[in-house]
Amino acid sequence: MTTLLIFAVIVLAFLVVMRLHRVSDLAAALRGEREELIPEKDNRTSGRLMWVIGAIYLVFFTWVPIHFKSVFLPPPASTQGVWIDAMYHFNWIMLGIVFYATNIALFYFSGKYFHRPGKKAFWYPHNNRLELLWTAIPAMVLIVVIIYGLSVWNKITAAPAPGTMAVEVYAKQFDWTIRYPGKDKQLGATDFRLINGDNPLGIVTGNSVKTRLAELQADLEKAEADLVAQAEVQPQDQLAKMEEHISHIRRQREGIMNLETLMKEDIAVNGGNSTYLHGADDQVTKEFHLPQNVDVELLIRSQDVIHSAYLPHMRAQMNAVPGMVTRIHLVPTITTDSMREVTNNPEFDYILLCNKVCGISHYNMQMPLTVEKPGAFKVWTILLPTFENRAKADEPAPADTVKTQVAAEAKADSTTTEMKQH
Ligand SMILES: [Cu+2]
Repeated sequence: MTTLLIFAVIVLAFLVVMRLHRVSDLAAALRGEREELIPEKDNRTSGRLMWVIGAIYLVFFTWVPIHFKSVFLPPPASTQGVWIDAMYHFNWIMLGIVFYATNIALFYFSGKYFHRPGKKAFWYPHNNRLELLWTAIPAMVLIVVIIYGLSVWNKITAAPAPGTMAVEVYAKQFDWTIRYPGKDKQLGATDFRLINGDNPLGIVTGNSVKTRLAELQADLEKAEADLVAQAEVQPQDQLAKMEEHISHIRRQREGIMNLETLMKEDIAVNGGNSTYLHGADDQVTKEFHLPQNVDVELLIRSQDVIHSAYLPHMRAQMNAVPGMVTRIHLVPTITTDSMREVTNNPEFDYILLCNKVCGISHYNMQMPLTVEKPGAFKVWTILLPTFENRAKADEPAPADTVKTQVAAEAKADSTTTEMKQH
């Protein structure tokens, strides 16, 4: 209510000023003064006001980033983020120089050269050298900015070294699923036709193909039984629909049988290297962890529409496009715990956000990310159930089995590291 009153007062005050101005114009006309004859004093005041407004304007734009520094992102938490920030600051410095130089000149000269009787503006229509200068300098600055940007982009999108850890980031409306490659360190093949409640990413393994075929077989039998049972009762168009449904299931089943053949052929040709043999130990999870100071490649996929995987603290973002795999590779450098100290916020968590308006719950498509020491990360991944054992993992594992498993894995790991070091 108060706001409304204040607003009304401002509007009324504005109208009053307009009216007064009009009255003074009319009075001047009655006195026989010509409208364009503005006294020098008024022009001088306008000129000085130009300086005052210019100063307020520049002070305001300097104050804003200083005042709101606390809501800016904390320091970059990945190697790639450091490159991005350096480029970003370089761009801001360039912009700042141009902004202050042009605005100071604009307000200073507007205030200085107010109209005085008997003074005429200097007619200066053309100067080739000057035009060349103000075309060439911005062009050169832009070339520098673009080349700098491209070189950073090339560094960020360069293929990672062979053997880099791959982690899948899978988007769908409206959540994220993460897949780790498991013991064999390779992500297995996927196929959208295998997606069901039990296999959200459509991982292809002998078992998942079998399960899906059995499911479709059951669907087919049920649909066929329905058709027979309802043949006498339903009208012709309903029966046609049921028949169409049956042939749809048949086509689906055929597709998966083709996939099975393809898988068998690939295994026969490539043996143990076949991508169809790497899915069983993959670990699908709704939690996102990454190890500190380890190069990771994120393989990004989408099930439905275009999403965008955005890790603001890592300064990393990449579209998730249905039908293709996009990639980001980065080295997280600051653990979640250290970042909590840096930001002085014990609640701090890195976050994976969707940065493409992808539908009604887009705002809520997010997932926390934990960056931890490689040892802790290793223990965490060992405890994740594998794709093949996910059903068993629903039952709580006896505590000592888990402990022995972790110990065995950790031991195996330290032996391999030792071997590498020798
Ligand atoms: Cu999304």
